[in-house]
Amino acid sequence: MSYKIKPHSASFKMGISSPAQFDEWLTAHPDIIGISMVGRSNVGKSSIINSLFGSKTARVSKTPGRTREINIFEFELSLNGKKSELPPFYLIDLPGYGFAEVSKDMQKNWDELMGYFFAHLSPGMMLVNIQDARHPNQDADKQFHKFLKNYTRNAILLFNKMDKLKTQKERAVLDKLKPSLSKEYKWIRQMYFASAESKKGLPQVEDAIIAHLLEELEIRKTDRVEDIVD
Ligand SMILES: Nc1nc2c(ncn2[C@@H]2O[C@H](COP(=O)(O)OP(=O)(O)OP(=O)(O)O)[C@@H](O)[C@H]2O)c(=O)[nH]1
Ligand SMILES: [Mg+2]
Repeated sequence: MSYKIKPHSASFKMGISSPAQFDEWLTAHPDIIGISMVGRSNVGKSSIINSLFGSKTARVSKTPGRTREINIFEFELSLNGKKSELPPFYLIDLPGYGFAEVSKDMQKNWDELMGYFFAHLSPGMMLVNIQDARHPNQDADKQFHKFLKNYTRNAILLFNKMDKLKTQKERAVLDKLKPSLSKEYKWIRQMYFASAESKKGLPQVEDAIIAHLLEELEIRKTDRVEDIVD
């Protein structure tokens, strides 16, 4: 049995810009299963989404900091190329963090919105933290992981733009960082190295996403049996 992300099945549902709006949405959608993407501005979150879910799912921008809202999509998995019986899953594109030119007000908005988001989101949502392979673990990334400490959750780390690492030396810098990063970011399950442009490394990321979705569905099933026994 082979599940895949059903190409072009992701449909945009809603853009959210305030905790109150998110609260309302969550009340109508409790216990969701899916993934959310987060990273510094311009690391290629939207590009990764388009490569995984089908082009034109998310807006790719030349100007950093374009995604300011929480963008919610629904998507499906296919089974052996056919429609699967599984329920729809959720994909959330989060506003980028650490945009250097961002005003104090915008930073405050991000803190409030994301604080609310992570505090209330279903544990069935895996976090995909995207970083730029050329500039890994920047101050903004460190700050984000510090912020995340308050909200332990299932997460993976994805280094994008690997196509831009041309020399062995550049790749070695990233390799060298791996052990210390796994120690520093304890909640990171796995690290992936990919390129939205060349699509290299993305099948592994897709497998990780699917494994997470199926695992969460299994957890729901066991919970239901326990409910009945109780
Ligand atoms: N070479 C290369 N360029 C990429 C890759 N992924 C994204 N880019 C480029 O990086 C720029 C930013 O990409 P986006 O996908 O808009 O980045 P984002 O993280 O969604 O940015 P914001 O929404 O503004 O925070 C665009 O010019 C992309 O074409 C990649 O894997 N390789
Ligand atoms: Mg974006």
